[in-house]
Amino acid sequence: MEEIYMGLDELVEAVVDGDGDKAKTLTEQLLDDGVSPVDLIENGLTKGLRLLGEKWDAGEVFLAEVMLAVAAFEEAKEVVKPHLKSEETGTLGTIVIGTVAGDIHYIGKNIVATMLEAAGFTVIDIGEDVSVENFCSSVNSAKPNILGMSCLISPALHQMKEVIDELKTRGLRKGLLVMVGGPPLSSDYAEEIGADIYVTDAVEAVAKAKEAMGR
Ligand code: B12
Repeated sequence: MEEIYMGLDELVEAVVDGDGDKAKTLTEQLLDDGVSPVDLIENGLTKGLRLLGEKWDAGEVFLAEVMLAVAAFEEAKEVVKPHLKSEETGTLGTIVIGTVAGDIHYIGKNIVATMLEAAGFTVIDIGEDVSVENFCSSVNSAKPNILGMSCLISPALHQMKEVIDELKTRGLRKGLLVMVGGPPLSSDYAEEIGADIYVTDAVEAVAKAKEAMGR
């Protein structure tokens, strides 16, 4: 057991160091050792990025290091992905997910999308810097059970309310659950703008989405 935790710590380190080859090899090893794919994503890969985020905030790393870590994360995530497959593939409901206009951060959104898909949802990822118009037209055409919106930068936060208001204006809000996430949010803010579900991480996103679908 201790060895597994050490392995996860090493994986966190490999992501922070932006060492894609090491992150991939360690991920394969840990999967072979029986570590669950969800554990690998949450307590290995995502933990690495969070740690890097803290270093970035403290001015301890450069942009190039951030980009290397993101690349290492993505490479290792591809190794985990096939192991995440659920038996309920696509049957739990449909989710449209995107990052709001003015915001190009996609890592957190992608993790949430991957985990929801793995849990058995059909996920339609409409990307980042998504306009109010695109959110609304995607909801109109895909008729999802849940709309997920991500935001990492405070100046773009108001976009979430604009999407929710426009959905109401177009008669698309009824029967749709709106789930929001991202570090500048709070549960109070989510409530204030009229969102239904607020979560802080991908594991919680899966739990709450399942709960909302009565599963
Ligand atoms: C990586 C990064 C970048 C990368 C982005 C790569 C990419 N395309 O995604 C690059 C270098 C390009 C970048 C650019 C910028 N960034 Co930046 N970036 C970060 C950094 C270091 C990490 C973010 C990250 O990926 N975290 C890891 C993921 C896994 O965590 P997460 O996003 O929180 O996601 C989890 C949860 O929040 C939740 N979640 C997230 N979304 C959703 C959605 C749903 C539906 C649900 C249910 C859950 C959920 O689940 C996720 C998984 O557990 C943060 C620092 C930090 N401390 O976070 C700054 C940070 C977010 N960036 C910041 C800024 C300001 C910028 C820039 C404006 C910088 C600039 N001056 O140019 C630009 C953005 C330009 C734009 N228009 O968007 C600020 C935002 C401050 C603020 N509150 O406004 C931060 C906080 C850094 C800082 N302290 O200044 N950035």
